[in-house]
Amino acid sequence: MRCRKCPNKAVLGIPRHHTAFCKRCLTEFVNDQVERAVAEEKMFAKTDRVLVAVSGGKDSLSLLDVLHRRGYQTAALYVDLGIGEYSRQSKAKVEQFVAARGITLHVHELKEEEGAGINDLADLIHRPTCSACGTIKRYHFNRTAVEHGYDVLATGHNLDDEASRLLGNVLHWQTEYLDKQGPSLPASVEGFAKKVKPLYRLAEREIAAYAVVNKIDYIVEECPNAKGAKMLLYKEILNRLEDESPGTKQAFYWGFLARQKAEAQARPSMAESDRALLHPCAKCGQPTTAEVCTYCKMMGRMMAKTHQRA
Ligand code: Q46
Ligand code: ZN
Repeated sequence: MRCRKCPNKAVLGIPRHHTAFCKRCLTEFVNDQVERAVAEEKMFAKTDRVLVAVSGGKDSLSLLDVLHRRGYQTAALYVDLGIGEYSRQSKAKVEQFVAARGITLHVHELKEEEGAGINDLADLIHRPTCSACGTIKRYHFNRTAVEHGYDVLATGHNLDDEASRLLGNVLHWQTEYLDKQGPSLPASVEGFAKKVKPLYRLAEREIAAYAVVNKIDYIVEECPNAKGAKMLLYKEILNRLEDESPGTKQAFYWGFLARQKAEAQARPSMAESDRALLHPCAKCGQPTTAEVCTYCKMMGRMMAKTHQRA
């Protein structure tokens, strides 16, 4: 198979674009798609300070790699969930990556700050691990971005992540989540960082190929808690559809975004009504719609349990 842009040997076929690329042209393609995402969704400019949340996996490290090489002002945030060998290895990958490039790294240690790793913490408060994890990560992503004065927080979510999340939300008619599924969420109120997903135009396998071609040393294993997760099932199903008719994922997610944009123009934005409901959490001061934010409620429950046990 030949590259469609130059005479070199192709390393990856991209059926949804009826094309195939060699190493160099694939790298160019990934860069172009990131730049298009950043420009079309008005994510950030070269003068903005961008905090990239990294897990040590291919997506977040590739995103940091692309943005750093293109001259964006980047720093990284790693939340250490305290999941044994998996966390130890992923943290080491992140540390190597940023050290080689001179990128600032913020680390948040759950075991130190929250007093337990994510598995023990979720057990203690009787919440599904991934749901507790999501709350904690979102909280610290936002908090670190705001406290250190970053203009925007970027995550490595790709087209597969967003399409499978959309499928999950639609299957359960969780319409309240749909408004938050765009690739660029503005900083709606003071204390809320702007959040962006510059990889939303790229499929997981395209980013994996980028990481391999550009010799990014990432952790290949998934988080052990991801086993059996519904999201993985949705991804598998979408991959089967994609095999049969290339472009399905893109049409599903991008089609949703186009409709959402058209609708937003026709009605007062959700951000407006959100803004009216948000105020500072009574405990930590971060924006919330309740009196105390979900994170602080979780921590409160955890403290109570620890006292009971002592
Ligand atoms: S890190 Fe956290 Fe994921 Fe691991 S515990 Fe679940 S949510 S699977 S993205
Ligand atoms: Zn709070």
